[in-house]
Amino acid sequence: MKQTRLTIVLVAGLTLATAAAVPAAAGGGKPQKKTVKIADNYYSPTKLAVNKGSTITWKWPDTTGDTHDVLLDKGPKGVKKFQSESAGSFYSYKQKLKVPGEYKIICTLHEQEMKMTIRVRK
Ligand SMILES: [Cu+2]
Repeated sequence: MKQTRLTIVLVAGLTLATAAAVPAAAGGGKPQKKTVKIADNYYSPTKLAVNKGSTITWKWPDTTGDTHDVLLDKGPKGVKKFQSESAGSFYSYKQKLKVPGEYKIICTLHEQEMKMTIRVRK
């Protein structure tokens, strides 16, 4: 009788441990697609949090404006820097962010005021 009870407690404990481990092992959500608007002189939004593997598209306006670009100023370890062309309008630039961490983006023509941060979840 005593042995049976011990077994039940043990099994219940194991089940709990397994259930708790599943969400962590499954990791983050699905890759997303997000658009960042380019304006004079700012990105919109300036802060983004996305799942790993998401694609970010920076979209320039369809009207003539100031010239801007997109440069990865600082990214997670091992991520190569990327930079778009400089453009004023009718342009877009895409990047797939595969490595979790923080990506600091700046416009090299307005680096004091035009910046944004993207956080890629694990
Ligand atoms: Cu700019």
